[in-house]
Amino acid sequence: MKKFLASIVFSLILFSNTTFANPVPLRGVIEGFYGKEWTFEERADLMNFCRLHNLNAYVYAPKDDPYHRNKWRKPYPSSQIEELKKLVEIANSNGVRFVFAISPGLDLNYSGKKADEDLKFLMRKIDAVYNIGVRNFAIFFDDLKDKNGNHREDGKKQAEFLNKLQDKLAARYGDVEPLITVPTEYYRLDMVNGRGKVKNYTEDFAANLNQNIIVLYTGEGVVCDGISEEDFQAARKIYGRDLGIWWNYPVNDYSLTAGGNRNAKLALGAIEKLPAQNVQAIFFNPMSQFQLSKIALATGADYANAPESYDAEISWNKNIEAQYGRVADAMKIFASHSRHMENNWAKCGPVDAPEFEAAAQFIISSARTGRSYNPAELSRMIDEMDKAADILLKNLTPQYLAECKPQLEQFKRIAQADRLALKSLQNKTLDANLKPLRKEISKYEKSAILSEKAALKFIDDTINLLDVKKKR
Ligand code: LOG
Repeated sequence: MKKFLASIVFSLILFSNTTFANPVPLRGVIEGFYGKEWTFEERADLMNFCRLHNLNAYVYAPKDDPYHRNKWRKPYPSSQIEELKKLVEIANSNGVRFVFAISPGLDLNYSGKKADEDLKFLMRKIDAVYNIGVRNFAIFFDDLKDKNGNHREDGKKQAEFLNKLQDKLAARYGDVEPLITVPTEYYRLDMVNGRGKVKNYTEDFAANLNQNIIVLYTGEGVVCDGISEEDFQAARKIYGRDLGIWWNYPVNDYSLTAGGNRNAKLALGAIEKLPAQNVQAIFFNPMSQFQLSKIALATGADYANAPESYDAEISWNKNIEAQYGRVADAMKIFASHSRHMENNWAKCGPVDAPEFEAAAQFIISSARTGRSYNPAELSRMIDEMDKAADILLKNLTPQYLAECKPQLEQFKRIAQADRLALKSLQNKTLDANLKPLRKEISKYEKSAILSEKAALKFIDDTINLLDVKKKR
């Protein structure tokens, strides 16, 4: 008996060791999206959020800050330096490393006199932020391809440039952390050619880069459906070193319809499908919609703090409850219809409203084949959607509402159209109001997209099935 108890205690200890898995050493948020930057207040709020969720780094890399990319040589105007200084102080007091990033790749010179000058420009820029307390720096070389998807970067020259900068920083300052970088070929499928051979650029970059410099990559693609342990292993093998991840969720800067804005779909799902081991750093690239990014970011923090025991679903529910209090149930319903990001080159995030999709598909196929079905479950879900939209429109604070009003209103329209669709199926005739409402929904898709394969699809499937005019 004693032995038996001892073995139980022993396995409990073992088990608890695996549940308290090692956190990813460097974990946080990278403000690295295109489009409207976060405000000072939002960034300050993020530092507090990071402390609460045990995230220890924030990377400042907004693509549309001209001084970060297009005009990287230019020093910040003093008013902006003042603001950055305050932010760095807030970051420090929250235990968050402020990583200052520059993306000089658009026109950086790598050789000759011009290269020396450029290194000076870069040092001048870095000195200015060092003087306001920054000790972590990043140099990014992403998105340097032309229209045809080609780039002219030389991996060896880039690596040597970074090594030189790293040495210079170490010589000038004793207390600067190793550089962080993103190569020009920053997703795995871009690092190899059609036959799986590592391309020259990546081979040269990896072979020449100082081992201390942290390399981030985005997975198999730019925005991809997770990174499996094997995918990760394959990328690490190419680089012959540990790697960090620049994770493109919940970023939605690519979510645009023709003529629309770039943030039409909100990514409100959990972080999922990331490797449990050997991740050197993880940075989540968020949405321009700051408050609404916090659902995914909080789940990302749970992942980064215990990758081996992370459960996306549990984390998602827990964090929505913590963030939304008495409107959490309504938020869960809305968010479940707005999690999956997909277009012809991107795919990431949990499937939208899988229960709705399954119930709707069953009803559509039943109606098509003349089988009987029970509409109660779908009908209940539609009512819930409608109610959730009302609750959120009424109760969210102005700050939150400003980030999702078009999507909530669209959600309500979709719920109403779903109801008309279900009614049409039961009556076996298209309700006269359904097509006009679908047109209305299309009109708003420039600024609000959600549930494309679930609640929205149910409307279209119904119209396709019952529209007699279309069939003729
Ligand atoms: C950019 C990033 C952008 C993201 C999603 C990286 C390394 N760079 O395609 O700034 O927010 O995709 O659109 C990117 O991901 N390039």
